[in-house]
Amino acid sequence: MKPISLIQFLIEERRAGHINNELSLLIEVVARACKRIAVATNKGALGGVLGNAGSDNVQGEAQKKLDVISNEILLEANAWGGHLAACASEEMEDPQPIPDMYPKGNHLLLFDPLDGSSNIDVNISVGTIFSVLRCPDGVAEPKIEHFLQAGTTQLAAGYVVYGPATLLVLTFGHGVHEFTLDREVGSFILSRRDIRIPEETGEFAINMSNQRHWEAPMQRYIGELLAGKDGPRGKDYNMRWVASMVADVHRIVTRGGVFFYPLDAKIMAKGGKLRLMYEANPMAFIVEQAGGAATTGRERIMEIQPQGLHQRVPVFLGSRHEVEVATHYHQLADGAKA
Ligand code: FDP
Repeated sequence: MKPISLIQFLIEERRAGHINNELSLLIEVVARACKRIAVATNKGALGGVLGNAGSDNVQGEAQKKLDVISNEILLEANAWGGHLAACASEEMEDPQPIPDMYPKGNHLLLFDPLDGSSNIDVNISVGTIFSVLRCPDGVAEPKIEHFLQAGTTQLAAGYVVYGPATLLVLTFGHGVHEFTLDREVGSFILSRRDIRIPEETGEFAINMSNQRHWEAPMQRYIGELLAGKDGPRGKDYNMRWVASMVADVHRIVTRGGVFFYPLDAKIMAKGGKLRLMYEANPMAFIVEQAGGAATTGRERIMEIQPQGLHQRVPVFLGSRHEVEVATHYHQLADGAKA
């Protein structure tokens, strides 16, 4: 079969009425920016891009040089295209307006420019996550409040993994598709169409070092997985934890599995570890579109009404059956408390 490039795929999606020209251009620009980030990450030490930038982001986390570089690449690429009303990023407290010299469009773009960046210095996969929303009608200068839309309103979501291969995984709400970067040609080529996540799995991902801080239902659920064949679940489970959310989610999108970043006593006051608007929502959209499930352990992630641009939430996502069991245990525990 003749290979299909991302550009051809976007034309097909326009013809099918799934996206308009502006959204198609937006995705082309994001993909082009991610190719530049891939080049920077691939150079590693030779590009002088490893190590800390010497600054903190809005959440008080040390920024890596590549966090800053990736953020700038995405901002610069998206400013002039005419498809955006504003951008928001993990690395910036407030949304970035489109400079007056460029035309504006009707979309809002949110991104985590380099997820898993604590892995960058040790040459483990990292990634970019993005989410696209519609700018509310009549809003010329979008503010934070205009970004605070539930995940169910997302028009598009995707991530790029910078690993042994650079991959783009994308949804417009009509299935999930994967593109592999052909480095020689410089194009993303469709490598999997209509990805499905198996409903059942024997593989889970969680940072086990937080175990003693988890809530009781999480202790119960993981305790049962660890008990394996001898426990109530009656089968052995295997654990995988990359600690780059993009890489962990990509494994699930490829062969199934379940990922948890639950609440624990250390992060209770913050509401969770991962960010709703540019991590949890886009990943939830992708996982649901592939037939999986995504909750906070209590509610569907995409139905949360956001309260802040950098809001954090617990994340349970992946193979439907396991997400349902873990969520059920939390709901049972909450019911017993009430
Ligand atoms: P990072 O801080 O390195 O960017 O989104 C944040 C994230 O990585 C996820 O990619 C990853 O799953 C998680 O944090 C790992 O955090 P801990 O090591 O604190 O568990």
